[in-house]
Amino acid sequence: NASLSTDPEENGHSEAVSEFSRDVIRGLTSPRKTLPCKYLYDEAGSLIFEQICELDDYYLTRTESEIFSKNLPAIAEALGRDVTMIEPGAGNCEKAQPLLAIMDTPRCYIPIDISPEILLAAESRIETALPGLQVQPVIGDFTMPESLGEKTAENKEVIFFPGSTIGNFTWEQARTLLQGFGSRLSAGDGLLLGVDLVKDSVILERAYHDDQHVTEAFNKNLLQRINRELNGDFDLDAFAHKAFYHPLRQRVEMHLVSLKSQRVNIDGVQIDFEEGETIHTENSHKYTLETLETLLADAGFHPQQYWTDKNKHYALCYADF
Ligand code: AVI
Repeated sequence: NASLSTDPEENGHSEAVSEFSRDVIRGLTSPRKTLPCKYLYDEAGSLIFEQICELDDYYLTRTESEIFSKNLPAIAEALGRDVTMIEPGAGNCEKAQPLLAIMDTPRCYIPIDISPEILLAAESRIETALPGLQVQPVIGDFTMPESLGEKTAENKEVIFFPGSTIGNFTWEQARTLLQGFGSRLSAGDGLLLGVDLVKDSVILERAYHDDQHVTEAFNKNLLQRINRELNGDFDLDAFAHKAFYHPLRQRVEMHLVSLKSQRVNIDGVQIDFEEGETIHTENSHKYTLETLETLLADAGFHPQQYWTDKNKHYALCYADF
């Protein structure tokens, strides 16, 4: 194959493109059209997501960081001393750093992320700020349990999973993910988890349907990405952003609604839309302390402590394994 590069990075890239293409075609040819939410985060999407985190309407990021700053010493105490902290999907590691700085002699920090650039920049920043802490970045997809590796030392380990990322997994996926986390741990290890709580649907819907249309841009960027990377011809103006709270499923669902009957071509495949038909692009599950406890128990974790904000909009939970 003359077009196959000998550069492994380029082949990795084309593998990623064909996985993207396969997932997109599969999702858009199924009876209820869907697209996996992980594809929202290309470079453009990640930048738009950073803007979402700054929005007044999007209370999640702000509330979680308030809970951290108010309770940092108590959280550090719950984690204990001589701990190895593992952070799946760590990104720029900005949430872990203040915690590592205040913990009693943390032994090692293992951030896991698919983006090597962001991870390696964070590694050198943390090593400079916290000399003596071993940082062992892992480049990988944290939804694959093997990316967590195996425990090699006897000291306590804590998995740090903030940001309400667990909310973007269905109940079954979340249980499987947490069980995967548990496969690295032994009795007495722990999990520090950030979850968004069930609340008034007006507040929830505003967070995912902001006045400034940033979430709309985030959602529609997925169509733009398909146009860019898979030679698609989506007309972005012919789709509308829709986000609503589903009280029975206790989740905000994000969709793109076709505003007319239309045909879209992607990679030579024709996809037909009826007027009003939607592409389901994301779920964001909201928990109560009870549903959270059930999820944790199903994966072998026992909640020890919760920290919340004054409105009880968001919670951090420390659980033992
Ligand atoms: C990353 N994740 C926790 C966000 C959430 O709230 O579910 C993603 C997001 N989607 C729309 N706005 C934010």
